[in-house]
Amino acid sequence: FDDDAWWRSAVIYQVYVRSFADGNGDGTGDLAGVRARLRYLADLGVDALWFSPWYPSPMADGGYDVADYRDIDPAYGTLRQAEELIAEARELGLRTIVDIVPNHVSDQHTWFQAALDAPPGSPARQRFWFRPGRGADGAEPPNDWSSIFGGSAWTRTKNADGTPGEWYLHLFAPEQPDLNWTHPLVWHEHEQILRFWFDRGAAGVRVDSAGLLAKHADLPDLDLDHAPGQHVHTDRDEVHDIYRSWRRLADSYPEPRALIGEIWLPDLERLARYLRPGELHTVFNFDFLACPWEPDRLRASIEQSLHLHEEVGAPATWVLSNHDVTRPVTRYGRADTSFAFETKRAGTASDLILGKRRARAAALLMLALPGSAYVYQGEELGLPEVEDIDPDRIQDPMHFRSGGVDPGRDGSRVPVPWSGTAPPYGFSPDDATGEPWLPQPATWADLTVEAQQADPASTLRLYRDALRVRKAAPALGDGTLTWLDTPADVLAFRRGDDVACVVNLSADPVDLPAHEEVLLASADLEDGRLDSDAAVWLRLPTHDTPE
Ligand code: TEU
Repeated sequence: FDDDAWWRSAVIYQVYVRSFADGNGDGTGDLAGVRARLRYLADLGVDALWFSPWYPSPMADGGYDVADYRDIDPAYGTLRQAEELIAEARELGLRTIVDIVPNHVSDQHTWFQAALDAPPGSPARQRFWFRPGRGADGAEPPNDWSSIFGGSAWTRTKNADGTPGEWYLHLFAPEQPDLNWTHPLVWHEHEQILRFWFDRGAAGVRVDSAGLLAKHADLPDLDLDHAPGQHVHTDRDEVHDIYRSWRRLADSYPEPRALIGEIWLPDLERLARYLRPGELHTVFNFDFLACPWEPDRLRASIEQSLHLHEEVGAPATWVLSNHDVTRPVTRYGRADTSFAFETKRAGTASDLILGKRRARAAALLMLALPGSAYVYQGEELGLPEVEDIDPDRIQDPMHFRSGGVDPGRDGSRVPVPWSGTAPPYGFSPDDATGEPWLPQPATWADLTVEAQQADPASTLRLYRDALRVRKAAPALGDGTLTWLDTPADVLAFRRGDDVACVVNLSADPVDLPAHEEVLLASADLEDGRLDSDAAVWLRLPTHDTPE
């Protein structure tokens, strides 16, 4: 594939800026910290960096509440620094993906502040979803929608004289009012925002909550019997118009820009519709992420994804983790591995040993599949979920909106350990004035980048080797896959003529197919056999006549 289609096979590394590296010693990650670690990222062997929102934000949702889409949060640095970072990364071969949040803005955004100051029915309010309440004195929300973080999706405003006023819609936290995408100014504004970042060298955007933008114009109560594409706020047919227009914009650049959708849809056929020609380039494959560590389920998920993507002509993507879900080492160590999104507490030390074995095998599986893949910062270090954060330190609104029932997502957002044997593990410089914004466990000395770089058996070295082999083997990356005949509970497939990936999900060691070379293994091979919960990449003998 030509360079313009880099996104078809790219490995994209997610930088959660707040927790990646702290350059100025205030305990919060920043752009100076990222810049100082660019060499690490280039050496890791990824192709692109996706930065979670770095814009000015009151941080009611870790930056997914954006106050100004055309600047950088002062805690992270300056716009100038971001421009330099994009350019410098590119010189090291790393493209930049910017996170765009089009469904909602921060309640501190000038548009929403103007809307609050303006009377009901005014143009300033029409860019959002303001409605009078139901019931006596409008004391009930306008409809029965729930916020994804818990509670009602509506919050009541106050009139200028202090009396209760209209309600506004927020599918997430009250600090994240939803935009009205039927409004031409909303549409226009986002095209300008895309241009702003594309003009500064961004190679693409990740589109946050991309399936939620269109709402039923009447804002009726939920109706579970709706026709396809007619849900009141999720995956509505009209939302595709937005991405068709964005695709034209992205394609108008000499080096076309990639559009990556974040869309949580259990129905993969509906998901594939976003990848039709002229729409998004790729979408995150959350079906794979959420798939339990079970051979039949994994194989079915992989097959269905490949099938649907091939039909629509887009590459599949593979993702094991991000800043919203439980870390794989913790998740795969549980007896029931199907709970990707709920942190079940009390993982034991032996759970983590099992989880780590499986997470390593899952990494080799993911990186051998056709298409592009994502690595979330710390995944390459095998960081576990931090399940015992002091409730006083938790910041995730999901925790508070659930009344403290949901532990929230901060356990996957703990600052990265770089070096040394105690917090802040080099996350902040030695003369730091602030503590890391979330506490790091005292037990992470063996998980630092420094420690893992020195250990050939580390998860960091496994990721680095896998990315190097993947780059060197033309058969890996985009293309097709051929399943190999294997014993039950073993997944094995060939890529191209001569590379195979074998994952043993059975309880016993298995023999490997005939091979010329072991390219990489997630665990030591015992007498040439692949242990339970391990994966291997093999170079197969090439035949003159292909099978
Ligand atoms: O997530 C979208 C989304 O639907 C998530 O809330 C998801 O359901 C949940 O996190 C699963 O645990 C995106 C961002 O990735 C997330 O961090 C933001 O909180 C959310 O949008 C709002 O912008």
